[in-house]
Amino acid sequence: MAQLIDGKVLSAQIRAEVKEAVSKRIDSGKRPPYLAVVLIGEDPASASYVHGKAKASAEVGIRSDTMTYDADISEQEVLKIVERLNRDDSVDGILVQLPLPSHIDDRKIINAISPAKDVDCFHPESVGNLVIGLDGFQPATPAGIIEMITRSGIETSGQHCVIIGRSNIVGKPLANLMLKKGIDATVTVCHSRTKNLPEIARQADILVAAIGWPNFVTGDMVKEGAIVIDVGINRVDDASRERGYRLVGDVDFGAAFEKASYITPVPGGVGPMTIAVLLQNTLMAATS
Ligand code: BQF
Repeated sequence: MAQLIDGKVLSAQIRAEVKEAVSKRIDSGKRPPYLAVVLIGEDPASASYVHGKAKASAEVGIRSDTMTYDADISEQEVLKIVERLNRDDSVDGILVQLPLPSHIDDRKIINAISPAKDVDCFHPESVGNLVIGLDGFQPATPAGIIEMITRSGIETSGQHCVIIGRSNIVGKPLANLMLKKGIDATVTVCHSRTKNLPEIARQADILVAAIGWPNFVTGDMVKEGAIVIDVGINRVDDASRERGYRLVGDVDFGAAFEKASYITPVPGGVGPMTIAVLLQNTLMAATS
């Protein structure tokens, strides 16, 4: 039987720390940190994420502005918006909500964001600093996972961390954070072409599921006593819910719960931690 790692509780701790630091900053006569959010199109999930980010910002005293544009805005227009925000000294952090409509190249937009304002830590310069192990912005979901583990008093040094999923947003940056001095895990990254994936997963002391496939991780893939981190946010139809769907992770929670020592829920697990790290990054953007 596992112990639950509560992302709502741990993210509230981080948000309280950010709120305290913002309040000290304002007491010292400085303006509040300012996050500019760019939302393109009407994807309901994206709109809901952006809403959550704005609300969490307001609660800790970070000023934020969500700028919304029609899905048919041109790539050139988006680049102009980013460049204007880069030049605006009142803007500390710039967040362009992903995914973008298919006629806009994500990479072109991300590369246009000033690294000094790159609170998502997606710019190649930010990613390079992460890989080298330099201080700077932290990728929100991976850093949120590290915070969950370390704030729960879980030892990472020498532990075998198996990450399922090789995305630029979760799998790859998380591998780098797990390898960082002070965390010191041994890391394996699995993906859709990995042979014997269940066998490798079973070797994990810390198993991270970031695939985007409900119930991909079954009970037989979890070693007895393993720590299971579920990054999945999947909408599955559920007529009994008001919205017509419910959120589930990438892990068969019931089966994994029986074998794991610690496990994260969905919702209320990694998701709220992601938002908390975004707030930390925005404060950092204003401070430096
Ligand atoms: C929770 C995201 C896929 C693609 C683009 C809290 C969030 C989610 C869940 C959230 C995500 C996922 C975000 C919960 C931001 C995480 O209570 O379980 C918060 O807002 N997220 C995003 O901005 O873009 C995504 C997932």
